Amino acid sequence: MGHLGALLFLLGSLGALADICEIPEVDSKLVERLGQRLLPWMDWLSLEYLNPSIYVGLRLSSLQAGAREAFYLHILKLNYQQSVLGLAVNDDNDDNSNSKAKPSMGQLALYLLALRANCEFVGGRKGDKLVSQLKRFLEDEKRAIGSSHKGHPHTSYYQYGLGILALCVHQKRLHDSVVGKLLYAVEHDQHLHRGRLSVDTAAMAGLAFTCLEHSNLNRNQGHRITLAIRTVQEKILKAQTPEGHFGNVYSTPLALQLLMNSFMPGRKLGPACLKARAALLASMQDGAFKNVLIISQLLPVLNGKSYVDLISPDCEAPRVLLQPAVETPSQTRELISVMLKVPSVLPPYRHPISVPAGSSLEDVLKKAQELTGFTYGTQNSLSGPYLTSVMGREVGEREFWQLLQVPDTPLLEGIADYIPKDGETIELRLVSW
Ligand code: B12
Repeated sequence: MGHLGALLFLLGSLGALADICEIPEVDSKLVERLGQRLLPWMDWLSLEYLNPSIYVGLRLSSLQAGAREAFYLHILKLNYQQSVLGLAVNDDNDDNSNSKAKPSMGQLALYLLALRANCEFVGGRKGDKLVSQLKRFLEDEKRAIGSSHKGHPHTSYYQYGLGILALCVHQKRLHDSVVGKLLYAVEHDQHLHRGRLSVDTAAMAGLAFTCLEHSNLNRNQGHRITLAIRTVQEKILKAQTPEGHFGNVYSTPLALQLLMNSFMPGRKLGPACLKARAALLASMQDGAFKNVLIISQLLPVLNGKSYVDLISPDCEAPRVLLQPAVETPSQTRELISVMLKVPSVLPPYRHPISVPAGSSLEDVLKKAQELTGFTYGTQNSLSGPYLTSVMGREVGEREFWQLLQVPDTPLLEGIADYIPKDGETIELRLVSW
């Protein structure tokens, strides 16, 4: 090849690089620091705190937790199998005594992803029950959406996508009509999330479709599936913020799982993904990633992997053993004042609350409960404590207690992770979604 040929070849390769979404490696110390945050959670072994997403995230990352990891999967199996077999019994007599232990559709799906992350296929009598249960969940949701697509899933399109993805990585076939509901939702995106696209939901749908496409499942709908992948990719790219995040900082990991290694004819993905990587790095350095669920969605990205890789995971890939972080004891801190406000109850609630600097919003709520007659309730979830009631007002169907910074900025973190600043006013607002 002459000089000109070599130059053209180089330019061609650079051009191709610009077309593909690639995430170059990031500093391994930063990645390790994220991984260390997962370790303490792997010691919480009751069903309420078990989090299959942690296991999936770790297995798709460049890190490992040694014997702890195998033990965690063992406990996941014991708990999930037991509760799902329990579910099958409860189906007949509608006995609610075990209701706390029942995993939701999305949790069951994440458990199936965890099995695949260990290179296992669900099988046997117990495995078949898990698959049937997940299929039944999806059928119920399909019915809730309805033939005219006017209804809503009981859970969310996010969990619907997760359910399809989990069955797909296990090569389990779903009826076209089940996949069709998610296709329709993407094709008419106002159905996805409060009338506008949630990047997380779109990304999860895209991951499910990508899996179906790679696995050659639901071939009759092949063309629609390919178009839907393109639609969600375009929407995610359009949702890129000036700093580089897709949607917000916490939806960027799933968005990148979808975009990574993909190629869109006529679209240069490279620069958009490099910008997102830079934004993620800045957020990592700022300590924005505290939540274990989000960390479990981010770690695969930092290792160039996505949930779609669970179609054929590489269980032999070398991974670095994580060492527990050394805790630095916190010093005595000055007091700050946070205004807590709940206008949507009668009489409206509004009180300044004094807490040590660095306290979480949950600490503020606890203090308010202790001192001012404020009351609240939470339910544990894979993302942490979810606020379900305030001043005795429980959420109804498709309602939630939204956390806002006054006047009108929804918080990007939950009550356990958000750290209010001195003088800040936090509003809890009952809204429909
Ligand atoms: C659907 C969804 C919602 C729905 C949940 C209702 C429903 N029936 O599904 C609605 C719209 C109500 C919602 C509310 C909120 N959400 Co939301 N939500 C999601 C989404 C898209 C999927 C969650 C899911 O189904 N997971 C799968 C199942 C299997 O896991 P699960 O634990 O069983 O699911 C439950 C919890 O996730 C819980 N939940 C939903 N959001 C949040 C947020 C927090 C902080 C907690 C503790 C729990 C929680 O609802 C799920 C259904 O019961 C995620 C996206 C993601 N990347 O995870 C964002 C996500 C988890 N939510 C987020 C946020 C910030 C919130 C709010 C705090 C927003 C606000 N300012 O008020 C509130 C929660 C406030 C509260 N009351 O505590 C962030 C969390 C970021 C972080 N740092 O951890 C995410 C990642 C979205 C994002 N990119 O910003 N959410």
